[in-house]
Amino acid sequence: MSADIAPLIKLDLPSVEEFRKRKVALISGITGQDGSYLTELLLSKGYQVHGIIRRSSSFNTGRLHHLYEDQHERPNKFHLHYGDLSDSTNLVYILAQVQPSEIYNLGAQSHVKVSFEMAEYTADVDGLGTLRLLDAIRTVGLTAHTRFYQASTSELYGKVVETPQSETTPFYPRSPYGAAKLYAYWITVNYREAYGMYACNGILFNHESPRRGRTFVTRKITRAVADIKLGKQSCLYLGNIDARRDWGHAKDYVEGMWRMLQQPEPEDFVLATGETHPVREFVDKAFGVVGITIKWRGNGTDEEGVDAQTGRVVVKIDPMYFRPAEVDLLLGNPAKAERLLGWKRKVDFDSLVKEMVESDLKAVQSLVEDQN
Ligand code: NDP
Ligand code: GDR
Repeated sequence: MSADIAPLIKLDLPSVEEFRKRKVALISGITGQDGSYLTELLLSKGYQVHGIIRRSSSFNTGRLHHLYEDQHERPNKFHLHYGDLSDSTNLVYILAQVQPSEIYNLGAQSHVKVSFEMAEYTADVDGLGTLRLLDAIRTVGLTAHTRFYQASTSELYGKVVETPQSETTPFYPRSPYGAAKLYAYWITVNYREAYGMYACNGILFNHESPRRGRTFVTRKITRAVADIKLGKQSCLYLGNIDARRDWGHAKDYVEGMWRMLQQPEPEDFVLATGETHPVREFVDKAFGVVGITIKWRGNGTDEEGVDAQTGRVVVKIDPMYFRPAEVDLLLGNPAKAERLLGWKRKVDFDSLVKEMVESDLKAVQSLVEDQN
């Protein structure tokens, strides 16, 4: 291992091998889509899971509710700590207390469009937040003991340089979010090289699920399809429907994150499906699940999607959702992860769309019933 500073806080630690056997994970961003699936996975593997949650005036642990209820079955296995990636002292304190054998840094302002409006905040949390967590590991002397996963992203590729995009494709971010994540990517590589930390970047392409936040395009679409089908909404407004994404299921991707931290040596990996689809196709398939066929007419901002049976316009373009700079095409090559991690996505595109629409139909249906 490379030379490092003496830790500021001296913990009484067992050997690295003994330390890892404890299976204690710390997740930043545990309340998010991926955090909730990863928690389920790690608990099923016998980990003690600790999560960092932000203080919020409204309820922000909805995705973890079922795990809290299970607490009685698994005492002392699941703990939440108040914290924030903008607060170094707090991170040091949590690390000293928890002494995790694995850290998954999933916390982020993760919305690309919002990052254009909150560029400095996004840089602070997504970029410097990663540095703060890495430095907290050093501060408490866990450099050799704790393995670190960084939630890197296909947004690093941004402008198309080559396809499919792999671990060797040059980066060209197209948003403040992408630029902040670029810093986080490199600081993770740097701490691995400088201090011999076991630190990995998972360069993950878009992954979705019924737990996806409702302002991301897939979930926005599936919720609107359910609302339109059940008469709660008349039209879905979207931005660039020609953008293409490589969409997988979040459940498959958290499995890949865990595998990255179980290797003999730390490396960076792409997780992707190897397929790309335009937003427009997601719309077609999602409406298809509820028996509505979409016919497209018009061009550019005047384009609209019509219900072929009723002639009703159910999709319109609103330039409000366009981005100052767009990522037009993402298509990942997961060959390295397949080869070295034995990872492969299980859920295909059609099944993903179907699962999300059916889940939203159920949710809207139960709202309708509550109102009646
Ligand atoms: P979400 O937006 O669903 O979750 C983000 C999480 O980060 C939430 O728990 C949120 O807390 C937390 N968070 C936000 N700001 C802070 C902060 N200042 N300090 C601590 N925590 C904070 O994202 P996903 O689960 O979809 O993604 C997980 C990670 O993976 C993110 O880093 C994202 O950028 C990255 N990623 C995601 C991909 C995807 O397709 N989903 C693809 C590639 C990378 P709260 O609930 O309180 O808002
Ligand atoms: P993305 O996801 O930017 O790829 O980032 P998002 O679902 O927001 O956008 C995907 C594409 O759809 C287009 N689009 C719209 N997007 C949104 N949100 N709302 C709309 O109404 C709309 N209409 C069209 C977008 O322009 C874009 O091209 C996600 C996040 O999870 C990041 O955190 C993660 O790093 C990347 O995926 C990989």
